[in-house]
Amino acid sequence: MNLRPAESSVADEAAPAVAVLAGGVGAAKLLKGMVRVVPPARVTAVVNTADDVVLHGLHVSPDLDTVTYTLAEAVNPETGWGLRDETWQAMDALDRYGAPTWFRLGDRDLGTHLHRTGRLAAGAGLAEVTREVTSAWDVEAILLPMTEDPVATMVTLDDDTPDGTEVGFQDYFVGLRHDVPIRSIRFAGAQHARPGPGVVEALTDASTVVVAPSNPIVSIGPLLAIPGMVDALKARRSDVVAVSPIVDGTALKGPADRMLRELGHEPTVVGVARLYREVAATLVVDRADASLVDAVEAEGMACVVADTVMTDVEVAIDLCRMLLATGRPPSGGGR
Ligand code: FO1
Repeated sequence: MNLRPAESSVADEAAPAVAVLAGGVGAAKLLKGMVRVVPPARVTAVVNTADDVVLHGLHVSPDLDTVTYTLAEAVNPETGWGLRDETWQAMDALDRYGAPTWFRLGDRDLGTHLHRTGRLAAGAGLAEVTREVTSAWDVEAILLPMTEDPVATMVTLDDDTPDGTEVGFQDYFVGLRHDVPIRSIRFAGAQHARPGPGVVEALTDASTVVVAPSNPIVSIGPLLAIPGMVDALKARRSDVVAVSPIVDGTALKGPADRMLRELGHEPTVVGVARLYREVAATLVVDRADASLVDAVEAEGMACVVADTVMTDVEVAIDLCRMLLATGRPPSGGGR
């Protein structure tokens, strides 16, 4: 079931278009609210693909799938990724063969990876396959991969080797449970990647561009590393609103606070402002960070305080209403 206020209608075409820069779980929660506030077909999520990984010969796109399953009300509510009511027989079978099973792919989820891998091998682009997947899940929002070119987040661990050992993102995030110090991050391939089909147009045409409360380094960072993305956002800076994923110095999910610290950034909303001020005019921070509003504004961003911890869809809806009001030009105009 796709959560939406009403069936799409011709009037929807006049509704403002919204673009959301998205990683995984945090972005998915925000998007669930956004499609209740704006007709879903007017919501475009530009989704990180630098976490993508090939396992057992299958192309897995965790962030695209997390957003799809969440909007389809099919996500596993305990983990925030994967499908609810999953079974794990394929993993048990792989275990029997001694194959690696540290990255858990449920039986139903495997269907998505089988379809994606087969279609990519047959020559379809990732954007086209993503349309097929979202359509099959009755998701009306538009999900665009940030690029169709190969981009991979690589993490250099701060271990006792002279240069640090470099591992793929999922090896760090899942394999090592992001429980080891890191020295640096790079987005392999990003410098030669092009924005995916429709991405620049979505950013240009939206009345508001929202940066979801995703990890600024490894979820939003890859999007910004693709040539042309920063320029497209800078051209719209006054309409770009970012939501801080750091609340009271802590990441709500995942290692964003720790990564910020280890990579030399301040693990607070002020550190987030320094990462986004070039591309976004406004930073939304949680009430817990109200005392840091002046410090954020000193970094050159307007700062708005709101409830950002999306414990349920109602909080997400209120947050999205506020984001759209914030991103709307004072004249009441818009695209
Ligand atoms: N995260 C885990 O912590 N452990 C897993 O075994 C795991 C499997 C998995 C399978 C499919 C999928 O779409 C996501 C999965 N994730 C898993 C989540 C994923 O590693 C991360 O949440 C994202 O890459 C970060 O946004």
